[in-house]
Amino acid sequence: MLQKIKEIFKLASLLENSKTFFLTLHSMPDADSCGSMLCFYEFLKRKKKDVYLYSCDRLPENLYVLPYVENIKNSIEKKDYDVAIFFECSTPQRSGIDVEKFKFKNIVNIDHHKTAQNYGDINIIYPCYPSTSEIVWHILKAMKIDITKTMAINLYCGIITDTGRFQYNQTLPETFYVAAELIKHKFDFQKLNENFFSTTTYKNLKLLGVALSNLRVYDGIAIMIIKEGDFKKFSADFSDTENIINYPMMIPDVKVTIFVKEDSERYSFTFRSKDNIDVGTIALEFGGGGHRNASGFKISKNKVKELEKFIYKVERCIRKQIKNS
Ligand SMILES: [Mn+2]
Repeated sequence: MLQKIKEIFKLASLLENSKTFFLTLHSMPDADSCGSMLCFYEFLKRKKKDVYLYSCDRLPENLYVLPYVENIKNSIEKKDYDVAIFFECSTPQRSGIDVEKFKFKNIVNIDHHKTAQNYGDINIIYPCYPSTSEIVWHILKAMKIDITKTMAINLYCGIITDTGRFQYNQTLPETFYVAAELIKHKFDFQKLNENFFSTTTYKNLKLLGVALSNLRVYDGIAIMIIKEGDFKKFSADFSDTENIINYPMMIPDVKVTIFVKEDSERYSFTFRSKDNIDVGTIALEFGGGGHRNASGFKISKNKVKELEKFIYKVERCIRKQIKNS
């Protein structure tokens, strides 16, 4: 945190000397961006500031446990503010707003992504931190702000979700320290963990059943398919398939999972891989994208004559990739 201490002091005086604030986060918001923003919201409200919270997308159901979440708006009222704070937006456009049409006297940019750009008047960007919530904790501490129980809940939710409950390898020794400080506020963290990690829907479980019942594994590659008819049967769509792809990865021998979903127009292919097997480039070859270990692409059904043959083609590319890694 010390490298940015100047930025934090600049931020403290900016917050002190400004009245109106516009806070926003990236499209398809998650608990980290949302928790960070709501924590800031509470602290600014306590300072009697005028704060507008904006999200371009509707929030996923599981974010409704976050304190003050009901204050987030999906529409924009006025367009001039003393300060705009962007949470986890690598560019301002990631928030879904057209910045050109706004009058912001100052822009603050808080993020932990490697892709973050320095577009703010104040940029507090730390790619080494596993969550923005952890950065916000350090900012507030540096500014000697008291953290309330509700602020602690917001930050805790951001930390556990972005670190996968302290499992991902970006988790720092001090992440545990920050979490320990937060849970001193005696909130029900078991309930919050259940909300984010052990809650699902009926449709999701039924689709999981379909996917697992046709799961095949050949020599390190797992394949699962959910057909259009199965989605229809449960009045479900692609958004009901969250987390299903991770199940085959629990098999120690499985190195890559291919998950195929069908709707009336397209096939969606999603990949997961272990270690240094790069499925990002495979997705790219087929016109999609993503990361090294998680990626995907979509293809129009009229470009695929026979699904099984097409899957076999994708599988062959992945086999090559496994050999080379
Ligand atoms: Mn994050």
